[in-house]
Amino acid sequence: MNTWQDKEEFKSEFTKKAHILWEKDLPDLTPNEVYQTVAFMVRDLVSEDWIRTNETYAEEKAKQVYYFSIEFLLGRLLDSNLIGLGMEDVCRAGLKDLGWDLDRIIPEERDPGLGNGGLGRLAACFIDSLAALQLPGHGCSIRYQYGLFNQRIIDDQQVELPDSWLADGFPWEVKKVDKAVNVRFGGNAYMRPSEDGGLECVYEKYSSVRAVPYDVPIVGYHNHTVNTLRLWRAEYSREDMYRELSLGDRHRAFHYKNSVQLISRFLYPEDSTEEGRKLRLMQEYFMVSAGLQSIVRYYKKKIKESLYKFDQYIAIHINDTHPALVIPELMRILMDEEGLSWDAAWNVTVRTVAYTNHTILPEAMERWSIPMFKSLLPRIYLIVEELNRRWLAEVRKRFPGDEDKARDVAVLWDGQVHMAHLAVLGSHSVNGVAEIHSQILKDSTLHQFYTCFPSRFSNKTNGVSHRRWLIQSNPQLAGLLDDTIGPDWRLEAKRLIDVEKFSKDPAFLERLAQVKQTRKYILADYIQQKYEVKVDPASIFDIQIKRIHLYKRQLLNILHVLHLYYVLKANPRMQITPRTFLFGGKAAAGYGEAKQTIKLINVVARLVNNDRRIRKQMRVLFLENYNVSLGQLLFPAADVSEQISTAGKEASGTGNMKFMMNGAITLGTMDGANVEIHREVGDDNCVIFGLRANEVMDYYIHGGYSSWNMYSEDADIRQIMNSLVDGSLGNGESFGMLYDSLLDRNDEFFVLKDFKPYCQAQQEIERRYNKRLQWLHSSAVNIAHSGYFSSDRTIRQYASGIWHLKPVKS
Ligand code: GPV
Repeated sequence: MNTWQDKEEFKSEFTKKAHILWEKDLPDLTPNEVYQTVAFMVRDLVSEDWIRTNETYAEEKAKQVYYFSIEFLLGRLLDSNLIGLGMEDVCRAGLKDLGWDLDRIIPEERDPGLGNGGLGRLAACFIDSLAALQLPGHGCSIRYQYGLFNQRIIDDQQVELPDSWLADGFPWEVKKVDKAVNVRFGGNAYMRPSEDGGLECVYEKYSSVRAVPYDVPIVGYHNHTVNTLRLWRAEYSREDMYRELSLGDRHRAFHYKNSVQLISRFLYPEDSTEEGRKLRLMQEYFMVSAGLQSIVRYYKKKIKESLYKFDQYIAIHINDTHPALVIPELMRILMDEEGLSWDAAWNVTVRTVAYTNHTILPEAMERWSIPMFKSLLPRIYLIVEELNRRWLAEVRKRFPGDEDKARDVAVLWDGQVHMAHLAVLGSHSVNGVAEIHSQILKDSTLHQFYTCFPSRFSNKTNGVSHRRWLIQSNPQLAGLLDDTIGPDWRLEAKRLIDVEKFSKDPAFLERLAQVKQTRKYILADYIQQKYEVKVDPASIFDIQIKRIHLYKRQLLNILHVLHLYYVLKANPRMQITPRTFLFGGKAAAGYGEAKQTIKLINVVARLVNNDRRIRKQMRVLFLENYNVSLGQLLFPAADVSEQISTAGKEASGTGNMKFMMNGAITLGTMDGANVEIHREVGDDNCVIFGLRANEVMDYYIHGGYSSWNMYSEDADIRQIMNSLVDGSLGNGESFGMLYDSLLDRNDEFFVLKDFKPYCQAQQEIERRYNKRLQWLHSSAVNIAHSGYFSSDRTIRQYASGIWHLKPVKS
């Protein structure tokens, strides 16, 4: 069975399943039990296609890609799987007959918290697109027991609570005990002469960790393809445990057990900044080694071709550098276990691996201290040392005396392993995630590598799944689009361009306005229920949701809010178009400035919202625990999309695309994919402000910017800056860390420099919003052009330009 014929069949299957699972009468089921019952039913539906998809790939020996990522930020799966199977309506009708509302059951599912932000959500969109396009591609990651923390706001401040998302079970996973592999850490590795006159590696006194895979089905869209996300969990090996115990050392035995279990316990709460932590390095190698061993095992068992042809059947993609150890690990397997020579193994490795870079922030570039790396991964270190030696010899031969070049391309330098350099050297393809970002990689960050391997570099602008971010999140808009241009856009997002023909049609625009209004009511209801705060659905919904980071400049946004408050206070007769400023996002637990930014937003929110006169014109709210599910409520309700990072800093951004797809107008800098959004819709349909990336770069190189000057020359800036430290925001609150970053540290991200241009851009937004038909036209143009930002387009580019994959019908 892989469909329910009708709601009657659904109801009878449901009754059977619930009885088996809960041994209860239907009326006694809790909503969570109803959720789990339906989830298990959906898994049953999927399993046949899942098996068949795998069989087809093996039989046809189709080339497959494995997308390695330290994060997959999936979001809830029940709704997306029902939509993929085309079973949502049957399920809804069946549940209704039984007395439940599907929309109340769906929120019972916990978000799997297997990611931090954009990088992890991109990986989730990518595997969604792979399955939708019937491309043979799978995800590989870690089954963290605790996801990113749950965020609470207490006394205006972020508090981090553990996210034990697995506590009630995860119905979508299948544990595959028979597919477990061992991963080795520590010990000694050295080379010695082998019998055949060459060298061989001895690796001894290591300790072993058992890696057990948990597979999650990734369901295609109405096409019977079901790919796999394989999540690895670390377990202690009972043998090793008993051996230690039999040696009489209980202490060591328990230490071993605990240290092993730690490997897959926590997702690191980092986003674009890295703390060099040994456990993180263990996680990275654990995922890479387990994933590669299972791929090679599959290759030998099912593909049965020579390992010299590995890259004809297998592509491996690394999502940033966290999985870059696939390069030395594949070398190790090919040489130590399969007997290939160095040169043969290197050829295969480079042709197999491709790398995407997601940041140019220097502090976010992964580097590991050599002593730590060497003691944890002695065999891998020998390989890295050798590939670095060979590479630098080649560079010094090609560019004699150019030590600057050697430094810029070295894998080992200054006592550190430079992961981005390892990734570029060991891949046949390197790409950035938006045009401007890919250009910066070539011009500066990886310039020396670019001169060595120009043909390796390309751009693949990010995209988002229009299935999750439009079909699933905004059924009201999806329905209107069906009525207007027909349903083809569901299968082919480019067809959204047909909306452009209606972008001046008053009847269509009226319905578009109604959809937006409905979504604003839905969000307002949610806010009312959850926070007991009233927001006015007639006001402009202005939203900034993303991780909190100085470079993303939530500060610029909240300082403008504060400024607007002062202006309204000083001009009692002044009228503005009512506005609701919404913020959401998590700050890394150890990132002081980001946490203080959250506090500032909450303090300003109280100041504004408690003022009887001002709050009729503006409201400010920080929504706690921003995650995928909350995003699905926020993007559809937005009028204004805040994309205000310092130009040159945001590699791409993907929230910008989700807003656009839902008809919000971008208020942004010329950064990341905003540049391409601007090109798609033009000046009339987005509002661009602020320094350009080259201007920012010039200031960094030549100086010439003084935030103190901005402060002394502008009374408005002085007023808001002083309020950060003079206690006037209420309760004597002070924000010294933010004040210092803006003045003492000369405002690294040009918040004060861009402040006035941002204020003007905000006025421009208000002007445009008040020309109602024109605003709606802009909204329609944005939707029409959002098809380009579907991850289906992105994945097609990866598939043809990098992986050389073809679709396979299951
Ligand atoms: I590196 N990104 C992220 O979320 N976490 C990381 O560790 C790194 C990058 C983000 C970038 O900041 C975004 O600009 C980008 O849109 C996203 O990755 C996906 O490419």
